[in-house]
Amino acid sequence: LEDNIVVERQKQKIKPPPMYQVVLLNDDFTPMGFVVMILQKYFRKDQKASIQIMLKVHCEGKAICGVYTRDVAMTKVKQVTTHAKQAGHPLRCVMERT
Ligand code: NFA
Repeated sequence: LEDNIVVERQKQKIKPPPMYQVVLLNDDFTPMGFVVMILQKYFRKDQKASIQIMLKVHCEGKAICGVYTRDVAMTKVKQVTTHAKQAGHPLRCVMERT
């Protein structure tokens, strides 16, 4: 009976955190190789997956790079935006609630 009460309390209390998609947007200027490097460095994608995601952004205008909790997603967006700006590329990275 007490076990059941604990389980019921957990059912109410334990809910998954909101998740956010981190999305890369296409532009006409950022080199493809730079985007592939960004996907490997910040989103831990291998060579094949990085190229696939880069090509999806290039062809369709955007693609999801990963899905994270709010703080992690915000950090990825900031890291990518800062790195691109430092390199002189207009690459945009944004987050969207799932
Ligand atoms: N469209 C860019 C080009 O032709 C490549 C690119 C891919 C840019 C993905 C941004 C995101 N050089």
